[in-house]
Amino acid sequence: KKLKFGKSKPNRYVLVTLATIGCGKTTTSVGLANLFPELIEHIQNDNIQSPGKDKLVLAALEVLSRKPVVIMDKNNHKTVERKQIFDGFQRLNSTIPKSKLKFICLNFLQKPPKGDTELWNITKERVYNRGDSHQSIKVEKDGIGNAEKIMRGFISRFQPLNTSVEPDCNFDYIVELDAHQENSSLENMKKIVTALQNYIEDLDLKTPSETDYLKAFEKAKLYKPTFSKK
Ligand code: IDP
Repeated sequence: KKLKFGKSKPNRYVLVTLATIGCGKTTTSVGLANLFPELIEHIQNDNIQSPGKDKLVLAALEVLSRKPVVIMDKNNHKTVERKQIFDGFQRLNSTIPKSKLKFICLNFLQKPPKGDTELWNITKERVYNRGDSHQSIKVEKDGIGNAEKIMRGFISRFQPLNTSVEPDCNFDYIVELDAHQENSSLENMKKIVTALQNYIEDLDLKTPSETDYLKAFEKAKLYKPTFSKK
Protein backbone atom coordinates (compact mmCIF):
# COMPACT_ATOMS: atom_id res chain seq x y z
CA LYS A 1 0.00 0.00 0.00
CA LYS A 2 1.39 3.34 -1.00
CA LEU A 3 0.86 6.51 0.95
CA LYS A 4 -0.07 9.38 -1.28
CA PHE A 5 2.00 11.49 0.97
CA GLY A 6 2.72 15.01 -0.20
CA LYS A 7 0.46 14.69 -3.25
CA SER A 8 -2.94 14.70 -1.62
CA LYS A 9 -1.39 16.81 1.14
CA PRO A 10 -2.87 15.10 4.15
CA ASN A 11 -2.34 16.66 7.54
CA ARG A 12 0.73 15.88 9.59
CA TYR A 13 0.24 14.92 13.20
CA VAL A 14 2.66 15.56 16.03
CA LEU A 15 1.88 13.47 19.10
CA VAL A 16 3.43 14.97 22.21
CA THR A 17 3.68 12.89 25.40
CA LEU A 18 3.11 14.53 28.77
CA ALA A 19 4.19 12.35 31.68
CA THR A 20 6.82 11.52 34.29
CA ILE A 21 9.39 8.72 34.29
CA GLY A 22 8.05 5.16 34.09
CA CYS A 23 4.54 6.08 32.91
CA GLY A 24 5.10 3.94 29.81
CA LYS A 25 5.76 6.65 27.21
CA THR A 26 8.32 4.63 25.28
CA THR A 27 6.43 1.34 25.53
CA THR A 28 3.16 2.91 24.36
CA SER A 29 4.88 4.82 21.53
CA VAL A 30 6.95 1.88 20.29
CA GLY A 31 3.83 -0.31 20.48
CA LEU A 32 1.93 2.10 18.22
CA ALA A 33 4.82 2.29 15.76
CA ASN A 34 4.88 -1.55 15.74
CA LEU A 35 1.19 -1.58 14.83
CA PHE A 36 1.39 1.05 12.08
CA PRO A 37 4.98 1.09 10.78
CA GLU A 38 4.02 2.90 7.57
CA LEU A 39 2.16 5.68 9.31
CA ILE A 40 3.67 6.23 12.74
CA GLU A 41 7.27 6.75 13.85
CA HIS A 42 8.57 7.20 17.35
CA ILE A 43 11.42 9.54 18.21
CA GLN A 44 12.92 9.82 21.63
CA ASN A 45 14.60 12.66 23.43
CA ASP A 46 16.84 10.20 25.24
CA ASN A 47 18.26 8.99 21.92
CA ILE A 48 19.64 12.40 21.13
CA GLN A 49 23.14 13.06 22.37
CA SER A 50 23.25 16.40 24.22
CA PRO A 51 19.70 17.35 23.21
CA GLY A 52 19.86 20.91 21.98
CA LYS A 53 16.65 22.87 21.99
CA ASP A 54 15.96 22.21 18.32
CA LYS A 55 17.18 18.68 17.77
CA LEU A 56 14.00 16.85 18.68
CA VAL A 57 11.87 19.19 16.55
CA LEU A 58 14.25 18.79 13.61
CA ALA A 59 14.08 15.01 14.01
CA ALA A 60 10.27 15.21 14.07
CA LEU A 61 10.21 17.32 10.89
CA GLU A 62 12.44 14.79 9.18
CA VAL A 63 9.98 12.00 10.08
CA LEU A 64 7.06 14.10 8.84
CA SER A 65 8.67 14.38 5.41
CA ARG A 66 8.18 10.59 5.14
CA LYS A 67 5.25 9.71 7.39
CA PRO A 68 2.10 11.49 8.56
CA VAL A 69 2.48 10.82 12.29
CA VAL A 70 5.39 11.32 14.64
CA ILE A 71 5.41 10.65 18.37
CA MET A 72 7.77 12.89 20.34
CA ASP A 73 8.65 10.80 23.37
CA LYS A 74 9.81 13.05 26.17
CA ASN A 75 8.34 13.85 29.60
CA ASN A 76 7.45 17.44 28.66
CA HIS A 77 6.49 17.77 32.31
CA LYS A 78 7.08 21.54 32.40
CA THR A 79 5.15 24.11 30.41
CA VAL A 80 8.41 25.57 29.10
CA GLU A 81 9.15 22.26 27.36
CA ARG A 82 5.77 22.24 25.65
CA LYS A 83 6.39 25.86 24.64
CA GLN A 84 9.76 24.90 23.16
CA ILE A 85 8.06 22.35 20.92
CA PHE A 86 5.48 24.81 19.57
CA ASP A 87 8.09 27.57 19.17
CA GLY A 88 10.49 25.13 17.52
CA PHE A 89 7.96 24.10 14.89
CA GLN A 90 7.06 27.72 14.25
CA ARG A 91 10.70 28.63 13.66
CA LEU A 92 11.97 25.53 11.89
CA ASN A 93 9.07 24.26 9.82
CA SER A 94 9.21 25.60 6.28
CA THR A 95 7.58 22.71 4.44
CA ILE A 96 4.26 21.93 6.09
CA PRO A 97 1.49 24.55 5.84
CA LYS A 98 0.53 25.64 9.34
CA SER A 99 -3.09 24.61 8.80
CA LYS A 100 -1.92 21.07 7.97
CA LEU A 101 0.15 20.62 11.11
CA LYS A 102 -1.81 19.27 14.07
CA PHE A 103 -0.59 18.84 17.63
CA ILE A 104 -2.05 16.10 19.77
CA CYS A 105 -1.23 15.75 23.46
CA LEU A 106 -0.91 12.26 24.95
CA ASN A 107 -1.73 13.14 28.54
CA PHE A 108 -0.55 10.27 30.76
CA LEU A 109 -1.43 11.93 34.07
CA GLN A 110 -4.99 12.82 34.96
CA LYS A 111 -3.96 14.32 38.29
CA PRO A 112 -0.69 15.79 39.52
CA PRO A 113 1.82 13.02 40.35
CA LYS A 114 2.90 14.58 43.66
CA GLY A 115 1.53 12.54 46.56
CA ASP A 116 0.13 9.87 44.23
CA THR A 117 1.50 6.82 46.08
CA GLU A 118 -0.07 4.33 43.71
CA LEU A 119 1.59 5.96 40.71
CA TRP A 120 4.90 6.20 42.57
CA ASN A 121 4.85 2.50 43.41
CA ILE A 122 4.03 1.32 39.91
CA THR A 123 6.49 3.63 38.14
CA LYS A 124 9.29 2.90 40.63
CA GLU A 125 8.75 -0.83 40.19
CA ARG A 126 8.88 -0.45 36.41
CA VAL A 127 12.03 1.66 36.45
CA TYR A 128 13.59 -0.87 38.84
CA ASN A 129 12.74 -3.75 36.50
CA ARG A 130 13.96 -1.82 33.45
CA GLY A 131 17.42 -2.04 35.01
CA ASP A 132 20.09 -0.64 32.73
CA SER A 133 17.89 -0.77 29.60
CA HIS A 134 17.67 3.00 29.48
CA GLN A 135 19.90 5.59 27.83
CA SER A 136 20.83 7.47 31.00
CA ILE A 137 19.07 5.99 34.06
CA LYS A 138 21.12 2.90 34.92
CA VAL A 139 19.56 1.18 37.92
CA GLU A 140 22.04 -1.70 38.11
CA LYS A 141 25.09 0.45 37.68
CA ASP A 142 24.06 3.45 39.79
CA GLY A 143 21.51 1.94 42.19
CA ILE A 144 17.77 2.53 42.64
CA GLY A 145 18.44 5.47 44.98
CA ASN A 146 19.84 7.50 42.13
CA ALA A 147 16.92 6.59 39.86
CA GLU A 148 14.42 7.52 42.60
CA LYS A 149 16.09 10.90 43.01
CA ILE A 150 15.78 11.61 39.30
CA MET A 151 12.14 10.43 39.32
CA ARG A 152 11.30 12.65 42.32
CA GLY A 153 12.81 15.64 40.53
CA PHE A 154 10.47 15.18 37.58
CA ILE A 155 7.47 14.74 39.89
CA SER A 156 8.22 17.87 41.91
CA ARG A 157 8.70 20.01 38.78
CA PHE A 158 5.56 18.69 37.08
CA GLN A 159 3.16 21.30 35.67
CA PRO A 160 -0.21 19.85 34.59
CA LEU A 161 -1.83 20.42 31.23
CA ASN A 162 -3.88 23.61 31.12
CA THR A 163 -5.49 24.04 27.72
CA SER A 164 -7.06 27.41 28.55
CA VAL A 165 -3.70 29.24 28.48
CA GLU A 166 -0.40 29.28 26.55
CA PRO A 167 1.33 27.06 25.60
CA ASP A 168 -1.12 24.17 26.06
CA CYS A 169 -3.95 26.00 24.25
CA ASN A 170 -2.01 25.25 21.06
CA PHE A 171 -2.89 21.57 21.22
CA ASP A 172 -5.55 20.68 18.65
CA TYR A 173 -6.61 17.59 20.52
CA ILE A 174 -5.97 15.82 23.83
CA VAL A 175 -5.95 12.06 24.37
CA GLU A 176 -6.53 11.29 28.05
CA LEU A 177 -4.49 8.31 29.26
CA ASP A 178 -3.73 6.62 32.55
CA ALA A 179 -0.61 5.02 34.00
CA HIS A 180 -1.94 3.35 37.12
CA GLN A 181 -2.87 -0.13 35.97
CA GLU A 182 -0.61 -3.12 35.56
CA ASN A 183 -0.88 -3.12 31.76
CA SER A 184 -1.56 0.55 31.26
CA SER A 185 0.59 0.79 28.13
CA LEU A 186 -1.54 -1.79 26.35
CA GLU A 187 -4.69 0.08 27.39
CA ASN A 188 -3.12 3.38 26.35
CA MET A 189 -2.24 2.02 22.90
CA LYS A 190 -5.91 1.10 22.43
CA LYS A 191 -7.13 4.47 23.71
CA ILE A 192 -4.81 6.32 21.33
CA VAL A 193 -5.79 4.27 18.27
CA THR A 194 -9.50 4.76 19.02
CA ALA A 195 -9.03 8.49 19.62
CA LEU A 196 -7.05 8.93 16.39
CA GLN A 197 -9.65 6.98 14.43
CA ASN A 198 -12.34 9.27 15.81
CA TYR A 199 -10.43 12.50 15.36
CA ILE A 200 -8.52 11.95 12.13
CA GLU A 201 -10.18 11.58 8.76
CA ASP A 202 -7.22 11.51 6.41
CA LEU A 203 -5.41 8.55 7.98
CA ASP A 204 -6.33 4.97 7.27
CA LEU A 205 -5.87 3.43 10.72
CA LYS A 206 -7.29 -0.08 10.55
CA THR A 207 -8.61 -1.43 13.83
CA PRO A 208 -6.04 -3.94 15.12
CA SER A 209 -7.20 -7.30 16.46
CA GLU A 210 -6.59 -8.20 20.11
CA THR A 211 -3.72 -10.45 18.96
CA ASP A 212 -2.18 -7.59 16.97
CA TYR A 213 -2.32 -5.39 20.06
CA LEU A 214 -0.78 -8.04 22.32
CA LYS A 215 2.03 -8.78 19.87
CA ALA A 216 2.88 -5.10 19.43
CA PHE A 217 2.76 -4.57 23.22
CA GLU A 218 4.94 -7.59 24.05
CA LYS A 219 7.49 -6.53 21.42
CA ALA A 220 7.47 -2.97 22.74
CA LYS A 221 8.23 -4.19 26.26
CA LEU A 222 11.38 -5.85 24.93
CA TYR A 223 12.56 -2.54 23.43
CA LYS A 224 16.12 -1.80 24.36
CA PRO A 225 17.74 1.45 23.33
CA THR A 226 20.65 1.00 20.97
CA PHE A 227 22.22 4.15 22.27
CA SER A 228 23.68 4.84 25.69
CA LYS A 229 24.79 8.07 27.31
CA LYS A 230 26.82 6.25 29.96
P1 IDP B 1 8.82 5.84 30.21
O1 IDP B 1 9.22 5.91 28.77
O2 IDP B 1 7.57 6.60 30.50
O3 IDP B 1 9.91 6.23 31.17
P2 IDP B 1 8.85 2.99 29.72
O4 IDP B 1 10.32 2.95 29.47
O5 IDP B 1 7.95 2.82 28.58
O6 IDP B 1 8.46 4.32 30.54
O7 IDP B 1 8.46 1.88 30.81
C1 IDP B 1 9.27 1.65 31.95
C2 IDP B 1 9.41 0.13 32.15
O8 IDP B 1 8.12 -0.42 32.43
C3 IDP B 1 9.94 -0.61 30.93
O9 IDP B 1 10.82 -1.63 31.35
C4 IDP B 1 8.69 -1.21 30.29
O10 IDP B 1 8.97 -2.42 29.64
C5 IDP B 1 7.77 -1.41 31.47
N1 IDP B 1 6.34 -1.18 31.11
C6 IDP B 1 5.82 -0.11 30.47
N2 IDP B 1 4.49 -0.22 30.32
C7 IDP B 1 4.15 -1.39 30.90
C8 IDP B 1 2.89 -2.07 31.08
O11 IDP B 1 1.81 -1.63 30.67
N3 IDP B 1 2.94 -3.27 31.72
C9 IDP B 1 4.10 -3.79 32.18
N4 IDP B 1 5.29 -3.20 32.04
C10 IDP B 1 5.33 -2.01 31.41
